[in-house]
Amino acid sequence: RTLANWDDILLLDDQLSDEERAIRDAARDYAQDKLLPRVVEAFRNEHTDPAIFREMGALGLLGVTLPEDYGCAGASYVAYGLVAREVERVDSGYRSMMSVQSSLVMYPIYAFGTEEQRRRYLPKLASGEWIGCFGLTEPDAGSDPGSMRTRAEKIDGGYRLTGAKTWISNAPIADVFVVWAKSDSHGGAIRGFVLEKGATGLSAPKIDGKLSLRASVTGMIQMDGVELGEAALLPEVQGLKGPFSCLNRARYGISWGSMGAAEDCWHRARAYALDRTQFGRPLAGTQLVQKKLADMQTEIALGLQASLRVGRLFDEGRMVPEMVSLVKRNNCGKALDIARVSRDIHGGNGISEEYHVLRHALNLETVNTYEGAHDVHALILGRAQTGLAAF
Ligand code: TGC
Ligand code: FAD
Repeated sequence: RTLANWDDILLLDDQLSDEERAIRDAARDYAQDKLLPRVVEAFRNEHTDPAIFREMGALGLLGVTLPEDYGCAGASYVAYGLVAREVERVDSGYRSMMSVQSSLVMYPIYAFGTEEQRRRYLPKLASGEWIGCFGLTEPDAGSDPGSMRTRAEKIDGGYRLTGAKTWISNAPIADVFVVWAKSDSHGGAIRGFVLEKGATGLSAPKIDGKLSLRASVTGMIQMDGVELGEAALLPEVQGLKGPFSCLNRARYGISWGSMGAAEDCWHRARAYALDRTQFGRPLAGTQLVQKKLADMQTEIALGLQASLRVGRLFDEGRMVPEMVSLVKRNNCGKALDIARVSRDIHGGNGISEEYHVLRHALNLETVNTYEGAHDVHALILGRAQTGLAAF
């Protein structure tokens, strides 16, 4: 027999609220109707369409967990994960654009900003009128952001920022830059600052030549003595827990998003294998291919259940970062494996843009590395169970 719910074998759909299903459906319709038709060309030409932010904003998909007072949807973390899954089902780059805006720019302004900062930035970021980026990584500080060199020096009435951030999603098209720097006047503690496009000494050149995430623009943030007023400081947090609190949310979203990409690869592999005949029978009628499809189904069903559990714990206020490391690491690694196997099932056609699966695999190479590389999350989990930091 063919199971009707082969693609949702653990009935995840039943575990969602009506509101979560409605948000999921809106995100799915948008992603399939508006993003899928443009992704092949965007990836081929390394083109990022800024209109996507406004389109997502109009549907309430940006900063979805933040309160309605600031133009957001006030929805659950599970809803946020479902949006990430639907967007990344089309392309990890599009999910990247959404999750940087939501978790890495809007969240810190909401959680660590003043009421004035919230009112100035959040409604425009929620509508997609303004685009945000998040600068933590530096040329010599990737997995170890505590070794960053960017400095905030105290000046009369504010701060002067000097340093360089690299591999920053959205930076070349950003209006708002959340940047983390060591602040001399706070004893060298890491503090967050909000910069605006056009500030003297601020530039954001594009990084060319990426073979991954080509639909999402990436750049540097160069700060050559950028002078900012006091109002640019995010006053409510200091230390690495500032940026890491944002990363907890983005990493959690990525755990869902990567499963969306994996589902697309699995569904395409199944359809292709049913259609393609060799040696007088469909590829799907061979034992080796069925085992591969069963492995994909298993990892995806388990990965989604784990993300759903972490999402519910987030909504109950019981999330601890190690839970997020577990699902981010597992789901990204499994999604990358699934994309590679799907490419293999597609044979030679699998390398063509028309079949989408190699694009997913190339994207997932980045997804497995950013927001804490796969092995770095293993070390976070290793530390949590041994008490020994092995970084
Ligand atoms: P460590 O000593 O562990 O901690 C320093 C302070 O931070 C606190 N903390 C956290 N707080 C909240 N959430 C977390 N997940 C936290 N992890 C740590 C910790 O309690 C401590 O606080 P306090 O008050 O005692 O000072 O710091 P460490 O330097 O030893 O960290 C090691 C490690 C490996 C865990 C960390 O550096 C790490 O996670 N590295 C990975 C770096 C990373 O993920 N970078 C991401 C850059 S952004 C990005 O990639 C965006 S891509 C987006 C897209 O396009 O989708
Ligand atoms: P490294 O830290 O040099 O790591 C290289 C390898 O060494 C990895 O495999 C890692 O697992 C391993 N490694 C590192 N330390 C250890 C250790 N102690 N033990 C064992 N193995 C170790 N950053 C931002 O701040 N904002 C963004 O918006 C952003 N967007 C990005 C978009 C793209 C397309 C890419 C590619 C990256 C982006 N990043 C962003 C940066 C990203 O977070 C970093 O690339 C990532 O954190 C890894 O840092 P790194 O590249 O310096 O690698």
